[in-house]
Amino acid sequence: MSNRIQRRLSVLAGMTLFALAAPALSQSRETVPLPLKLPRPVFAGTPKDIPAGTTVEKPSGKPRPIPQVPKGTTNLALKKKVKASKAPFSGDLALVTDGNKEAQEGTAVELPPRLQWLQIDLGAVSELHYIVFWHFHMEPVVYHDVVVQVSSDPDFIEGVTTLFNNDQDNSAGLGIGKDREYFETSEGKLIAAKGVKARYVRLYSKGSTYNDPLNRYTEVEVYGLPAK
Ligand SMILES: [Ca+2]
Ligand SMILES: [Ca+2]
Repeated sequence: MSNRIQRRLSVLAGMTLFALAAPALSQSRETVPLPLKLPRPVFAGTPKDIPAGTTVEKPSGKPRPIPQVPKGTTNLALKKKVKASKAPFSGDLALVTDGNKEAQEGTAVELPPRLQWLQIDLGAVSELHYIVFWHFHMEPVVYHDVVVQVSSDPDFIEGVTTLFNNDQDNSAGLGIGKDREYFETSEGKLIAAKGVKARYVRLYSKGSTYNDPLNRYTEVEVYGLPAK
């Protein structure tokens, strides 16, 4: 074998080694349980009757398992700026990221009826792992057309990733959702973001089974790694 060929082969071998080592390095990232603190439950259990006209999943009746996340994962949404499709009907948008997720009078912002969204600016493109949100957990109500999207475009035109969509009849016009509806509880709704990189998180809803058509939010938490 000529020296030239030998050199080529050793370069190729080196590249193969590097390609094999790269995924192993990311897999060996240290993980910890998601540092999520749940609010106090104000009702016990969930209703036996599934509300008519919903796609609600039967609750498991057991506490939700706590997922593992990379070490350093934190709630990037805390105290971050929130904007919405319409001015609130009552309350302030700052309630969404103020850290208070208790089901008490005055802890939820109320957006007007029909399809509305709110959007959190994390301040920088970050690696996201889980999003947890509580619309309103005073009662086991069911919110409709819940869609969660992330993007690095504040207008959500370019590079939009949909992480959750339970609008199965596409009445919101964001695409046919494959996810199910669910009862609001103190656990909130937890959805996986699978390491997607984004700066903005947008949540849609279109009223609920509660006795008025408003869109409520008590808190939204976005767990990820702070941008370096
Ligand atoms: Ca809050
Ligand atoms: Ca729908």
